[in-house]
Formats: sequence, structure tokens, C-alpha cells
Amino acid sequence: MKVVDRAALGQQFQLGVATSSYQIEGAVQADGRAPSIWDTFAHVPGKIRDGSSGDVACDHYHRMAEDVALLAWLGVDAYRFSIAWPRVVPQGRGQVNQRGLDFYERLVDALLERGIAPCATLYHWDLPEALERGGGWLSRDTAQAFADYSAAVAARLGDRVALWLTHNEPWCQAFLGYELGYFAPGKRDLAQALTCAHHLLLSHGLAVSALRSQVRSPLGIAPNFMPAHPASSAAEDVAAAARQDAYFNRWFIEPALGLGYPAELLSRCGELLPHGAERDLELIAQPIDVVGVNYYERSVVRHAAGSGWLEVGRVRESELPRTADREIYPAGLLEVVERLHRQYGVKRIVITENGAASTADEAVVDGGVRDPVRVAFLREHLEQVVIARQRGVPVEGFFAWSLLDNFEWAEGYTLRYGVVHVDFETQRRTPKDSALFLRSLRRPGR
Ligand code: IFM
Repeated sequence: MKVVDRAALGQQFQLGVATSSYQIEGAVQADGRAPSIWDTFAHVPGKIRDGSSGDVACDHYHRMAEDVALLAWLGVDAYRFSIAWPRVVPQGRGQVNQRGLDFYERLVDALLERGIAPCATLYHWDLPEALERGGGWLSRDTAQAFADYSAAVAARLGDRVALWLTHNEPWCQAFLGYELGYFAPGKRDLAQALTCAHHLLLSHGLAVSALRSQVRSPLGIAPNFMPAHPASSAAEDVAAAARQDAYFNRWFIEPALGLGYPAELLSRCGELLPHGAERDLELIAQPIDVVGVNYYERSVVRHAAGSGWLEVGRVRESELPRTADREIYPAGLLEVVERLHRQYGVKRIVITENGAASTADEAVVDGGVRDPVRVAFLREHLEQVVIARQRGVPVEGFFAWSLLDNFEWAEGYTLRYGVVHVDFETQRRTPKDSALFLRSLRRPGR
């Protein structure tokens, strides 16, 4: 076991917590915000496990000052939040809503006053519904609309945001949203998923170009990574793991880094890509400064003939302990960052998400919340970060997911990911033991 303390992480290391707009803000009609695809989707009966929505969520929009005070108490170096496109450009393109930008400006300034670096993600899945009506991510024009929206945000906040991330977990938007129907907009069509994925990548490239001329802070993207391990040493399971890896781990980062789409999968699905997709690869591969890593788990897979186009089956049996929704496999984080650095030559890596879920009944007792699984989870993953840094892998920061219990997408409020407990009846915030653990890692003097 490695010691995880501030000295082991380094004084320059950026320790933070992360959130996203639709999961915490609520106030879905405030100050000119228009609906997003998640407002629509969450209100379709049967889509969200507990029938809930992000209508109120953590009411962060109205409690931002209190939440920034919590961040200051935690002593974090940085805070990663996402900006809601439908607050800033309610119809997706055209008129910029200054009142939407005012909110993020107040947030950024409040963070800076407390010495906390603001790190902004431009897209965490809340596409303006107005764009969806015109084809959403299936329309190439949405990529340019995203770049224009990004430029509008940078025009207001470009002098103060410390790190810009274009997309959060584009795999989830494309494949959970368009292939598997589990996320908004709830489609089930592989060709649509691949089209969405391509337009997300294109929008990333266009946004990076737009931002590059406006801001000096580092730019990047935050895909999710999940090492794919074969269930056995049989050649067909090994090949299945390679396919799963290309599908989940390589589909976004390789085009973004100028390596094109993984050839291994093009033979299975390449004809479903938008016509002329290869001509966009140069636009997509704009130089970026940082790769964000969202890491939660690995997958163990086997060959599953006839199970769909990928012919991969996930094996869930494992001896390892689990959180409320996932196997705990800290070594996978090291595997991901080593690969990014050694195979792809990435020079700056930030862990943009990592965290553990508990069930909804996690409760406040005697003014606190005992969450030993989450404390151990964070400690063990930070240990992997310490090891990575000792091996020369340039991991510069770590954001725990999440600051607050929040709206966990299709799982509603049935899972709690926060280091701070939220009572959704009263909106009372109570730091959990995991918050105290993060606090114990703050820089001296904070
Ligand atoms: O809550 C999500 C977040 O929005 C994206 N990454 C994974 C988290 C936990 O499932």
C-alpha cells in the first residue's frame, strides 16, 4: 500500500471534485434556460428508474454560494463543473442568453475569490431540445453550433477558466444515447450512434479551434476509459476484448489524437459512418493540451457469437468487492494512464472523474455519514495515481466524482455518488467521511 497524502501527491497536484449541470443545477426554467434533451427524456414515463428528473436536483443554481463555501471548506485546489448549453444558447444556435452566462460568471468569480481553479466542461449531455428537433447530433450542423456556443462561453469566461474540456464521456452520449437507448435521446440504432459519435468528434475539433484563438488556458476532452480484459486466454476471447477496447476506449481518443478510427472495427461498422467521414479527421485532430480521464471500472469480456454486431459479452462474475453499481478495480486506472502516456505520448493527464456509488439509503447519523467503501475507493485510486507519477506518467490532477449526491441519469436518485450527502427533501448538505478524507489531503495553509 502506498501512502496517500499531500506530500505523496505533490504540492502542484490539483485535487478537486466534479459535477455536471443537469445533475445538480435544477432551476430548469430560470433566467431564460430552455429545455435540453434530458428534460424531455426524464419526463418520459419509464425512462428513469425512480420516475424522477433533474427539475430540482440539488438546486445548485440557487445555492451556488453555499456550494462554493463547501468547496472552500473541503480545501480543494480545483472544481470541475459543466456549462449548460441550453442556459447559454437556449435555442442551441443564435441568440446568446446573457443571464445564463451571468450565472457561470458568478460561479467562476466566487471560485477564484476562494482560490479554487475553475475547470469547465462545455458538454455533459444536455443538448438543447431545439437542436434535437432539427436532428440533434445526427445533423452535421450541430457540430458548428457547438463550436459557436463554445466561443460565446469563452468570450465571457475565457480570461478566468483554468481548464477547458469540450466533451464529457462522448461514448455515453453516442452509444448509450443512440445505440442502447438508455440515455437521452433514447434511440436504438447503430448507424445513428456512429453518426452522433462522428459529429461529437467534429464538434470537439471545431470547438478546440475556436477556443484556441480566444483562451490561453489548456484545452482537452474527457472520455471515459474502461480497460477490456478477456475472460479467458482463448484466442476468441482475446479478440473479443480487443474489439471491446476499440469500441469503448479507442473510438474517441484515437481520432482526437490524429490516429483515425480504429481499423479493427471499421470492417464491422465502417460503412455506417457518415459519408466522407475520413475528410473530417484532420479537423477533428486539433492539438489538445490535456487528456481528461474518467475512470470507474474495467470490463471482463468473452466472445459472444451472434450477440450483435460487436459479438462481445460482458462477464460480470468477479471475486472483487463492489460499490453499489460497479466492481472495484483500482489497477485499471494505472493501466489507462500508462497507456495514454506510453502508447499515445500524452504529456498531460488529469483524472477528470473517479468515484463510488452507494445506495439511496446512505443516511446522516449523528451529523455525519460513514462511507468507508467510498473512502477506501478514493484512497486506492489515488494510490494508483501516486504510483503512476512515480513511474513518470504525467498525471497532474484528480477530480472525485462527485461533490454532491445528485441526479444519476437513468438511475435517478437511487444511487449516491457525492462526498457530500444531500437530503433531497430539505436540500441540506452534510459532508461524508469521504469529504473529510479529501479535506485531509488539502495543501498546507488551505
Ligand atoms: O454521474 C456520472 C457522470 O455524469 C458521468 N460519469 C459517470 C458518473 C457516475 O456514473
